[in-house]
Amino acid sequence: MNPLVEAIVDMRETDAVRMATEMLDQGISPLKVLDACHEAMAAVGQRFEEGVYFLPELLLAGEMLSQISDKVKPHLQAQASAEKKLGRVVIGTVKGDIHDIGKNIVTFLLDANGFEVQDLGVDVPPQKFVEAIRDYSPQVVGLSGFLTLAFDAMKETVEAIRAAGLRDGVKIMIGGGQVNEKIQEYAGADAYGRDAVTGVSLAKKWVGAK
Ligand code: B12
Repeated sequence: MNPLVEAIVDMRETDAVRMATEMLDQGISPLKVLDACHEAMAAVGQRFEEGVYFLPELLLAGEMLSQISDKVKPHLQAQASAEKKLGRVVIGTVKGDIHDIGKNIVTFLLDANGFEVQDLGVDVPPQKFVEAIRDYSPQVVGLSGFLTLAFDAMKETVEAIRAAGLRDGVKIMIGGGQVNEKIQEYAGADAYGRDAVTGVSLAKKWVGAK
């Protein structure tokens, strides 16, 4: 196992943050660091499911990820171009779900790639997405969710956007832990992104950027 993955999974907070910082300082791609985090979080989630870890471990894992994300962020921004914005994205974690680490990474990466991103936060009701679309006229909407109950909230959100007559004006991408193509179909979204890099590629494609 990659030492960073091992440190996160073993709940060695100081080691994990130090290792991530060292990797970034050595010029290792910030995306590689995020990949290791993804692998570690999957293992932590697995242990939680097996009853080996409990809520305090999930909280600590979340805390480690937030700290590592904060270290990764300036490295992603360093890659950003100073050109004019490619387009606008409204993003949020859907109603009932408060997981935001994955969404925050997508937000950083969109921002770093030249998008203007309006992040609505967590536990966002469908109507708030509708209002944000009216206020910011984004080309792209991103829905994040890590709980199974988020699938219905995603569907409700897409329906609310449709009911408000705004569906044809936006492309909707969804993502988060257990989301996949089936959920995309269920929710009526345009695409599913397995990670932040895919989210950026989708958004670029939709605004006609390379
Ligand atoms: C950390 C964590 C928490 C932290 C969250 C902290 C935070 N600020 O986000 C805390 C402790 C608060 C938490 C709480 C809970 N959690 Co939790 N949590 C996790 C854990 C371990 C990691 C999630 C995470 O942050 N991963 C790291 C990121 C980086 O993940 P990632 O997938 O790589 O992210 C990428 C993609 O998903 C994608 N992406 C994400 N969003 C989007 C959006 C778009 C548009 C696109 C294109 C892409 C995209 O891009 C990201 C970056 O590349 C997961 C386990 C897991 N395997 O996911 C459980 C997990 C999600 N939690 C779970 C549960 C059950 C809970 C609780 C209900 C526990 C409880 N009993 O209270 C509560 C829920 C509270 C609520 N209402 O939301 C379950 C969900 C099970 C289910 N079937 O619904 C999981 C799967 C654990 C498990 N195996 O049982 N949790």
